[in-house]
Amino acid sequence: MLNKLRLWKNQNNSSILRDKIEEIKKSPIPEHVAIIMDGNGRWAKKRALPRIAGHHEGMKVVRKTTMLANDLGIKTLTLYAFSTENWKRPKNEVDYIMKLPEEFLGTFLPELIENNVQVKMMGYKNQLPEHTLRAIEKAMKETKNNDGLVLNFALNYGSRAEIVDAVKQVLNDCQNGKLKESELTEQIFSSYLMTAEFPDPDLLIRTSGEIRLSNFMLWQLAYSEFWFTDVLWPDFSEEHLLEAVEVYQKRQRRFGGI
Ligand code: V0D
Repeated sequence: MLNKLRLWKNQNNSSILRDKIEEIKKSPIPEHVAIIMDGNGRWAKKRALPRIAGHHEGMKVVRKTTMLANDLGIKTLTLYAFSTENWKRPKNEVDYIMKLPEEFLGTFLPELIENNVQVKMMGYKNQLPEHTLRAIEKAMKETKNNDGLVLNFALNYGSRAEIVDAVKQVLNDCQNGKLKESELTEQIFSSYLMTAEFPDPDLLIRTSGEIRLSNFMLWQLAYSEFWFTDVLWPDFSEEHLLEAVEVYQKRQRRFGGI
């Protein structure tokens, strides 16, 4: 409750949002929500700003989205922050993006701790700059005993590479006798993926009008509900997340009945 007051104060539409949140919380909330945060560059271009301005604005939206997800009782929020393909972007843009975790955590880590959020990361750590990894690992360490929302950043993540690596580990475990081929099930295979500790996402959100997965959680999204919007990530607001969850709840009601 306190959290909510802090969240919504200074907003003239706060009571409307608060009422809406309470209404939505009466129906089942998706446990795991995954978001492809697309459209930062386009947002900047529309304003004749450099692309990095869009990424910076997008970072602020990560904070708002995290706080609302926590308030709604979502258990895991996975955010696609950087793909294995994103290295192809101009060097200055990549360099800037790699500073965002430090800036984000430098500003918001105390707030995340206060709100019992656990920070996690999935992706290939080796290629990340040391300064980026250091900031994230510090945040993971300082929040590891929290038991509220898991804020999972997909960073230098690619789903096909993740699956191929899982297959290699399975083969390795078969060779060294830890696993028998006949024992391999979908569930066991899942435990070799980077998402081993999380349930599959119930809801996938993608912003910016692209209707594709772009190598994101291909295995894990097999049964998820998808919600796409033309809204660019920096323009994504509390109302949009609430709408996505409402749509999810309506679909659940339709397919849940006999
Ligand atoms: C840029 C929109 C927060 C997507 C959001 C390095 C593109 C802003 C983080 C972050 C990025 C990551 C880990 C962490 C804390 C914060 C972030 C990247 C990009 C890729 F522990 N925003 N953000 N990371 N953008």
